[in-house]
Amino acid sequence: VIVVLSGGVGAARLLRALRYVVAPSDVTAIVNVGDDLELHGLTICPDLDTITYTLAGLNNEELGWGLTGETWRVMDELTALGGASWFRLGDKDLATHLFRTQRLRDGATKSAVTAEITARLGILETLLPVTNDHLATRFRTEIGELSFQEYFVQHHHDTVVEEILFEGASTCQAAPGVLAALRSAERIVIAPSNPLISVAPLLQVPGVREILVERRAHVIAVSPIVAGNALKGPADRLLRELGYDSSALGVAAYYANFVGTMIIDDADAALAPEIRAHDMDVRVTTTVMAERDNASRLAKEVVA
Ligand code: FO1
Repeated sequence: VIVVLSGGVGAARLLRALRYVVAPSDVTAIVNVGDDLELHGLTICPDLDTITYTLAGLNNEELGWGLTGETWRVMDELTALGGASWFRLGDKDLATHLFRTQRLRDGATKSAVTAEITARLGILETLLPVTNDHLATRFRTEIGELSFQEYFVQHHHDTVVEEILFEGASTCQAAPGVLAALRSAERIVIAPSNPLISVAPLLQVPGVREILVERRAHVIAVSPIVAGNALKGPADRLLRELGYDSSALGVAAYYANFVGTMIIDDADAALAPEIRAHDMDVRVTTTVMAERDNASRLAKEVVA
């Protein structure tokens, strides 16, 4: 069984690529919930939904989030009423948030609701939110403290970050199945997600980092930085702002205590010797999954 520590888009693409090489029922994704938010009385889980929609073949490839064939009539009415419209919820996407919110109100856990939604959409991979407790990524910035989505969407991740905070980290518990999956996995994969804001919240959950450290030889990470740049989002900028090298080497240094193997892009092949100096194995391949051939080649490297 393969466990994938997952953020949003990069993880969703890797999980989809893994279908070329392993049975989906042998794959478990442990998913970040630090981006989750409450808005209009609804509980919204962007990373869980991005992965769910991608694996169901329903994701909006243009936007990178939300559903394909989306319409925005509710948002238009909400905007006319003067409601919060900076975080856009499509008409179809809203059904997911309505369903989840009602089920949570009925007393179901986030894990249970996730299992219900993925089963309904015919997804055979197991998706586990890392915790069912409150865990929220927040930012101390030059303009004050911001929630994840205020920083990411409202401010277009274009304000200087001084510190990243994980509210609830000390009191949350891993969701059912999370620690057991990490203990028993043949391979633990860290998806090409933002190390500081997508992977770091997972590591905050008591038990997760400890198991990774113990099982370092089985942990493989795909660099989300290629030739110094993030494929998507602010990973490169955040690494620099928080004092890390914005490169596959910087990611390797950040992961060195709990990752035994790094997969880096062909463009970064020259960094391999310095990464090996962190006592890591290095595999070099095309990590950009835009084309089918590249995605399946990367998936093969991940499970090799
Ligand atoms: N990203 C945006 O840039 N603008 C939005 O209005 C927006 C809405 C949204 C609604 C549901 C959802 O699941 C994701 C949404 N995202 C939006 C993406 C999201 O903010 C981030 O990309 C992730 O949280 C980072 O992984």
